Amino acid sequence: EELPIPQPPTHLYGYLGNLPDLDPAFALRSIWRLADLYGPIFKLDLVKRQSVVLSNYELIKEVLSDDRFEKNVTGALQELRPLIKDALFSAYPHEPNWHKAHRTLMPVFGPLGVRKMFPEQLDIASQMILRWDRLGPDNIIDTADDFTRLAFDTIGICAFNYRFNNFYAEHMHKFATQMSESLLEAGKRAGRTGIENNLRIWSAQHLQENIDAMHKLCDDLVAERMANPRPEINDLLNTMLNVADPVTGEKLDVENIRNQMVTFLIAGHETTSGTLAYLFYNLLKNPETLQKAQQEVDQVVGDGPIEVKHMSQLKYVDAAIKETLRMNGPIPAVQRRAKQETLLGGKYKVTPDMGIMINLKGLHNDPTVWGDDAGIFRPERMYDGFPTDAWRPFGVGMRSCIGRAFAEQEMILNVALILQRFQVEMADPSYELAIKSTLTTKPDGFSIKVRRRTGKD
Ligand code: MNH
Repeated sequence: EELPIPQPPTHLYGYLGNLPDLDPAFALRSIWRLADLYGPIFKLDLVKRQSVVLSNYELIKEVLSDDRFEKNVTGALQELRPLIKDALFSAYPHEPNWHKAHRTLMPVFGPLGVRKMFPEQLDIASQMILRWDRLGPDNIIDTADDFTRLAFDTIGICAFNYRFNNFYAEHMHKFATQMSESLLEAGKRAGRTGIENNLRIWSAQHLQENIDAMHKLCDDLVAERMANPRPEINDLLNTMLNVADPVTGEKLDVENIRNQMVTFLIAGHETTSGTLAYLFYNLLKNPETLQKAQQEVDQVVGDGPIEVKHMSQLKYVDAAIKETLRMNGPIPAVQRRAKQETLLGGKYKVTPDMGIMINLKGLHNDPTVWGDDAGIFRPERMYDGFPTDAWRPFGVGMRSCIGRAFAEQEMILNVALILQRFQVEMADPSYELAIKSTLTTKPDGFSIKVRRRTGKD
C-alpha cells in the first residue's frame, strides 16, 4: 500500500517551497537537522526540483543498484558543469565521454597503476615533513591549509607532472584560490532560484573569469606536452594523450582531457585533505588510538625509509582512516534518481524527475548496522564484518570514486611519515570539532603542533 513521503511544511514560504529550510552556506547541516525531525525518509520541494532524502541503511541499500537507479547530476555538481563539462565526475549517465574516459583511466587508477605513483606521492609528502621539521615545535599548523597544499601538489604532479610548489610559497597557488571560489559559488548557485542567479551578474562574471583561468593553465599544459612529448614520464596526462579506449579505438579529445585534469584537481584535493584533517582530530581526541597507530608505524616501518610494501601492512592506520571516513566522510551526500517510476521500501512512490539524496551521515550512523556506539571513534570496528553496502564514503555503483586506491595510498603514506617523525598534539587542547563546507566538508580552525620524537634524527 502506497504511503505519502513526509515533508516539512511549505506554506510558510510560498513559491520558495522548502528552499528556506536549507542554510545556503551549509545545506547538509540543515539536512541532518531535518532528518532528526522527519525521520529516515522525507521530501523537500526545492523549486527547481524535488528531493527525497534517505537516512538509514534499510532504505539506502535499495537505491545503490545501478539497475533501477543511476547517478543524478544535480545541485552544486550541475553548477560545476561550465567548469568540467562531461568529465568523469559531472557527466550525465548517458554521455559517451564518461564511458570512454572510465575505460581508459580505470587501469591507471587500479592497484598496480597507483603503486607506480608512490615515488611522486612520497616526493610531495617529504616536502611537508621537512617543512614541519624546519618550522619546529612552536609552529602552529592549520590542518586544512597544509593538507590542502599536500593533496593539491600530489595530484598536480601525478596527474600532469606539474609542480604547484605550495610548500615553497606563503600563499597557495592561485589555481587553488580560483578553484575554491568556484566550488563555493557553485554551492551557492545551487541554493538560489534561477531568477536570483540571473541577478547576480558580478558573481557570474567572476566565476567565468576563474573558469577561464583554470582552463588556460590546463590547456597550456596539454599543448606543451603535445608539442614536446615526454614518454619517460608516468602521469595521467600521458595516459590520456596516448592510450586509446579499447572499445571505440578512439583517444579522448583535447578539450575533454583538459576537463578531466581540472576534475582530478577538484576531486583529488578537497576530499583527501579533509579526511586527513578529520583523522588527526579523531586520533588526538582519542589518544589510545594515536598510540596504537604510532606503535604500528614503529613496528612496520621503523626508523628506515618508507616503502610501497609497507602500505598494505599498516592495518591499524588503514582502519583509522576507514573509521574516519565513516564518521566524517568529506562528501556527505550522494545524489541518485530512479530510472523509472518505482516504490521505495514497497510503499513510497518516486519518479525519475525527483532527486534521491543518500545522506551518508545517516547511513554511517545507523544503529542497526553500527550499534549504539556509532558516535564513538573505534577503528577496531573496521576489522569486524559489516555489510559492505553500509560503508559508502566513496560513493556507489559504477559512478563510485575512481581515485579511491590513489587516495588511500596517499593518506596511509602521509600518516605513517608524520607518526614516524613527530609527536603530534592539538594547538588548542580545548578545540571541539567545527565543520566548514564547500563542495565537501572539512574541520574548521583545527590546528596542530608537531615535535620531533626523541631519537628520530
Ligand atoms: Mn573521489 C567520485 C569520494 C578521492 C576522483 N569520489 C567520488 C564520489 C565520492 C568520492 C563519494 C562519488 C560522487 C557522486 O556520486 O557524485 N574521493 C572521495 C573521497 C576521497 C576521494 C572520500 C578521498 C578520501 N577522488 C579522490 C581522488 C581522486 C578522485 C584522490 C583523483 C585522483 N572521485 C574522483 C572522480 C570521481 C569521483 C574522477 C567521479 C567518478 C565517476 O563518476 O566516474
